[in-house]
Amino acid sequence: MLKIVLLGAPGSGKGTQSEKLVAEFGVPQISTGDLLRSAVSNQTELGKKAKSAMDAGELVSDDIVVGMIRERLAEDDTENGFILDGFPRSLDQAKALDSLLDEMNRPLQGVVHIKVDNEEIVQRLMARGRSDDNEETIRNRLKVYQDQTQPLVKFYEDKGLLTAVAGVGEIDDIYARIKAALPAG
Ligand code: B4P
Repeated sequence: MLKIVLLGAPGSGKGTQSEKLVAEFGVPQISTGDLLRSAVSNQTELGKKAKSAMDAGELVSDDIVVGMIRERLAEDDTENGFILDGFPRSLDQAKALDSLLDEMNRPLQGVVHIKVDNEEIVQRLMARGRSDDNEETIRNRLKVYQDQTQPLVKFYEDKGLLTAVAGVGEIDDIYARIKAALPAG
């Protein structure tokens, strides 16, 4: 059973580390970024609404993202847990997640904050080269992170749920730190 959030700036390695957790713990990774990109490429109504925000490095509206998470958490494969990657990204999203998990009687076990400095992030994302990985959009994503997502550090600290790990170095070394930071049970 693992019910956690991976918190971190864009490019901090949330997706990379989630894949390793999925392989070891057998619980699904729920990435709002992946869900949104799939909606965009399938040209669904939701995808059409999300595209311009994503291209600009802004957050997609809470209504859309929270609705997506509600549906995804209702699927059977989340019974033994989940890794939330890229959600929540704002205080309103975090509060919505709390109510959702309360309703389902599945409290969050912990939040792992992967810390990486901005210059390293810009370098990593420029090297990845996804369509939203150009310098202007990356700088905006970092600003949005600072303004809207960073407050979640205190929010989860106050609940006693947060552990920070250094996100720079070899991927396997970071993974070992994350495993050491996982909540018991
Ligand atoms: P995401 O898909 O979440 O994009 P991200 O934060 O850039 O990805 P991630 O952090 O997982 O990247 P990773 O470190 O794995 O979001 C994209 C957009 O979707 C957002 O801008 C927003 O518009 C929208 N969105 C998503 N969720 C939302 C929400 N909840 N609310 C509103 N809008 C939302 O990888 C980065 C690169 O670093 C990779 O190339 C990887 O190989 C490399 N890397 C990883 N670890 C490394 C290491 N240790 N050393 C060197 N390189 C490393």
